[in-house]
Amino acid sequence: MKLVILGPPGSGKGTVAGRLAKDFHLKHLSVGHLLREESRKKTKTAEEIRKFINKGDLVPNHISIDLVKKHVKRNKDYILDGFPRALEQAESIADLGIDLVLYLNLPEKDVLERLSKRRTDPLTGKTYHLKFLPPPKEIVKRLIKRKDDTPKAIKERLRVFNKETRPVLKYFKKRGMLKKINGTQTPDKVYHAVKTVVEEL
Ligand code: G5P
Ligand code: MG
Repeated sequence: MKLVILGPPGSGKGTVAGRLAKDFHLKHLSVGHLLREESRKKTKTAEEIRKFINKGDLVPNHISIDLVKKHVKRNKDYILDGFPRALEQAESIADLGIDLVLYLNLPEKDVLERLSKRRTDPLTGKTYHLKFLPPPKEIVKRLIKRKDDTPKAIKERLRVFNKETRPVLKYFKKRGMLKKINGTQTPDKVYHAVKTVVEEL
């Protein structure tokens, strides 16, 4: 099974993809996560990636496309989280045989609350929300915020989503591959809705 999950910043892509990966034995390929890992290396490309991510802009297509190509080759069943986000990226994976594109819909007014209260555990990589998905008390002190979760970068990420990624949603809708999910509910309810769709598949 080959899935794609898209949605605005903070819509729950990573949260849903993590659970799907576990339940359906898929490799979770979060392109944001892979790029953040690349950006920690001591190379010129890493420096370039950091610059784009911290501003909230898309990393140049040739970098994300090459990275995705490398990872999809190594896996048969996967969920691509946050890719493709631009039409050129969508065209680059036209021959992969994607089964379904999940679109988590979340209104802009909810995005800031989702991201300003998001915390990540650097030890396990798990993501929490101080209100919607509270972390266990004993680990609260070690949790960190993402560098691009500043109001300025969030605004830019939203702008980029509307300009670059909405046309990708249209592209998949036209091909009958898009399934829209209401992302405003509790994490369990959203996951239940997604799981039902994937089970039907
Ligand atoms: P990322 O890392 O892909 P974004 O902005 O697309 O970044 P982000 O921030 O990772 O998306 P998400 O994964 O959609 O958000 O959401 P999440 O982390 O699971 O959940 C957000 C919060 O809400 C958490 O606190 C969570 O606990 C809570 N939550 C989750 N689900 C629910 C729910 O159902 N209900 C409720 N109530 N709460 C919930 O990309 C980062 C950067 O990398 C580069 C770009 O620079 C990008 O800005 N990049 C690319 N560049 C070029 N091309 C690509 N394809 C690129 N992909 C990434
Ligand atoms: Mg994510």
